[in-house]
Amino acid sequence: MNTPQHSHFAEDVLKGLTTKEKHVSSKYFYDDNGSRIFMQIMQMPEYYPTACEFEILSQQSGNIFDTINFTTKFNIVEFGSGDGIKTRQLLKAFMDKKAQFTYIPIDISQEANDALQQNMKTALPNLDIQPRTGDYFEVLNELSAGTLPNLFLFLGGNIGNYKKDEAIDLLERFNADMKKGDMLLMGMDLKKNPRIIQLAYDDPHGITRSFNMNLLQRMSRELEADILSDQFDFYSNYNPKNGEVNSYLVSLKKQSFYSKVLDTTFHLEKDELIWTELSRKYSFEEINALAEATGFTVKNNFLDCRHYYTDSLWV
Ligand code: AVI
Repeated sequence: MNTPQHSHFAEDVLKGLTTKEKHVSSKYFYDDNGSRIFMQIMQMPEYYPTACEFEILSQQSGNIFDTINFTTKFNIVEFGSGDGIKTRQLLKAFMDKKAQFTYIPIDISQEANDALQQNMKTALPNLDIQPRTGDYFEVLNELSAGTLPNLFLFLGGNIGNYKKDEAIDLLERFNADMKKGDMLLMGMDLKKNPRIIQLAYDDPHGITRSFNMNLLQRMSRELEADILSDQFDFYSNYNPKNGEVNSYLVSLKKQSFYSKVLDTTFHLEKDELIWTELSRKYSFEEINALAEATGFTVKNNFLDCRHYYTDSLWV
């Protein structure tokens, strides 16, 4: 008998919704609609990380360049570059300093890379940009074999979306593929007044709610599932003790739905949770410990004026 070939999404939903603690990863938030909703999140006043990182890169990139102190030509390699508006601030400041570099954004989507290249070329016509489409580590491996020093960018606080062991694993892999002298600039959200964090992840406009509910719409569409979205709620909670924001979909009644693609019926109890996202917040001690555990040293933390967020420079 032939076993059907399913997408990663289908496989992960099957696994995640048939275990005791149900889970669908936040990496599946970002279909076309989800990416649009995320843009709206980044524009909300409650979601401070974007504004903080924009401020840091607008005001301190000259300082970042002086701290990096690369004296030869180098590469700026960005993992998961998005729309590039924040990165553009850094690139512009580096160009103003007459730095000689090639900007290499890496994205799995060719379309995202094309759009980014177009935008960057319009804003910074003299920028040497060489986008790469594909897996982070394939590109990383290739670059570490070259002679030029690299500054790696992992911005936006994305590291906070990885579980602790996964974050360690990812950073160890980065480290293994970096050569002596290469540096990593990583956006990390800091622990702060819990109300500020809570509001950023449970906003009064309901945008973060739609961001999570979109997962149900994606499942309905791509897995051909008869999910009734209005039978679910969204719940998000920040725990200042462990620095974790955890987000969930909540089943409002005992219910079942059937996916044609997976040929499976899924069952949910009333009030049962589907965990969707972890968003970790860090103290400086935790940042140092994470760097140390993965073979790095923290060279400097570049903070916004409210000290909500850091772009942490690691060697
Ligand atoms: C992409 N990532 C860093 C965002 C975060 O803050 O964890 C995703 C997000 N989830 C809800 N709001 C924003």
